[in-house]
Amino acid sequence: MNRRALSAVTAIVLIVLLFNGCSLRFASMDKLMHPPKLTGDNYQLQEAFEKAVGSDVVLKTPVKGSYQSAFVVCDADDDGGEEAFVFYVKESDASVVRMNVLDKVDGKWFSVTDMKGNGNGVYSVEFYDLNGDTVPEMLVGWSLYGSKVNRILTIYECAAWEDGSLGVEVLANEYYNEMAFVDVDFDGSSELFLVRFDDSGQIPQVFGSVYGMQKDLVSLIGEIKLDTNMSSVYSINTDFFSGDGKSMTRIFIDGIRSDTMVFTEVLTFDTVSASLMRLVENASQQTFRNMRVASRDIDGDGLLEIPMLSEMPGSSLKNESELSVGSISLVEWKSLGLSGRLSVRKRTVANGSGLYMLEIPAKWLGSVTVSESSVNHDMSVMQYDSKNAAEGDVLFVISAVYDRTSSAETSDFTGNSISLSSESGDKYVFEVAVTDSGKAFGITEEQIRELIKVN
Ligand SMILES: [Ca+2]
Ligand SMILES: [Ca+2]
Ligand SMILES: [Ca+2]
Ligand SMILES: [Ca+2]
Repeated sequence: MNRRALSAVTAIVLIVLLFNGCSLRFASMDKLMHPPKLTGDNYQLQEAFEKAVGSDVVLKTPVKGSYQSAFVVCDADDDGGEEAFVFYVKESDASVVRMNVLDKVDGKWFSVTDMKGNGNGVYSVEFYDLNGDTVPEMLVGWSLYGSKVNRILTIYECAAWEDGSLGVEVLANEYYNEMAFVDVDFDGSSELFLVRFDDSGQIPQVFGSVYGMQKDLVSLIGEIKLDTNMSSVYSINTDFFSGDGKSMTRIFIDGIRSDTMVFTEVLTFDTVSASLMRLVENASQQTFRNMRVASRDIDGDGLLEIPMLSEMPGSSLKNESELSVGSISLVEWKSLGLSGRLSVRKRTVANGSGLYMLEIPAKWLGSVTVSESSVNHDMSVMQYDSKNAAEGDVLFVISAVYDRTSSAETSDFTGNSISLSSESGDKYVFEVAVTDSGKAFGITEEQIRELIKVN
């Protein structure tokens, strides 16, 4: 039989706001609710809001997501004009967050309606078209007093009433901890994926659920029990896997087990049986790591890898007196094959500054080790004699700095700097010093640039 290599023509499905008609220009407005007053359009919005609710209010800012301002401005009914949603509590009753909805008619803001929310804080606000009618639905996550894990997600629809005025309707309320938009049946339109914790019974349970939306109806289309070792969600990422005649959207749920421990459940939606299925059995055992690292596409092939910890032989974390106070973990990034097999794609060591990872090429294993300063997190890569467990010459040193002015001490080396940007656009400058031994080993700055992965 002609065995064909898996061809993974894939694309990571980014969990981002696809609807881009909304604005973030009120990001700094929360702190400005009281004098000095804002000017122009923002001022008029603020005035209309205060006129509607009074001034004895405390604004509530979403803690996460695309809109981290108490004033969310968006064309929520897709009529070409903006609407505004303002989250606040009344000073006399801080236990319930309220949402004031304002519309702009003939260039002037006025309050249309005022609604009670479902919690005492706002966790996130997202706009996303779930039923494919091009009008975004509004999804508000409400934090619940006394529950760190469970929140309530309310799905709202904004539409014009017959008289043309703006109406806001609640379509669904669901308990959840984290959510993601995932096209589980890859028809081009995303479904809603929620992870929910249920501690109402004797044994706490965790569920992964997929909701679809047709017209105004939000319905559960698949649910699976997740590993009960999960105490909250660290992150959710998805990819699209295709190979050997099979295609699937995969959902990687990095779950927190206890303070620092993380493991990854991987799910897919089987379109034939219309049910969620688990791709890694015994995930809390198999993918457990004592480090908060999320699954990510480490090698840029469009497929996610799960990080797992192993030991970096000979590695050390050194204190100010150059004494070893611990070792450094080697992170093995494992891809998940069709059969459920996990295989190493790349190896990295994480820098204690949390800024970056350094890739360890396979051919270095056994002959190179790493030490890091616990003081300034400078990372030294050195030769290593694994037979005698002995450190050799330093090959190169990386010190990360935010800008060129605060360069680290590299006086012993002929240092040079490399500028790299993270996915979120943060700029880092790395001072890189390759020693003569490093040059003899064949190390170049260009190579180091390739090996640094900015977090
Ligand atoms: Ca509108
Ligand atoms: Ca819609
Ligand atoms: Ca879909
Ligand atoms: Ca990958």
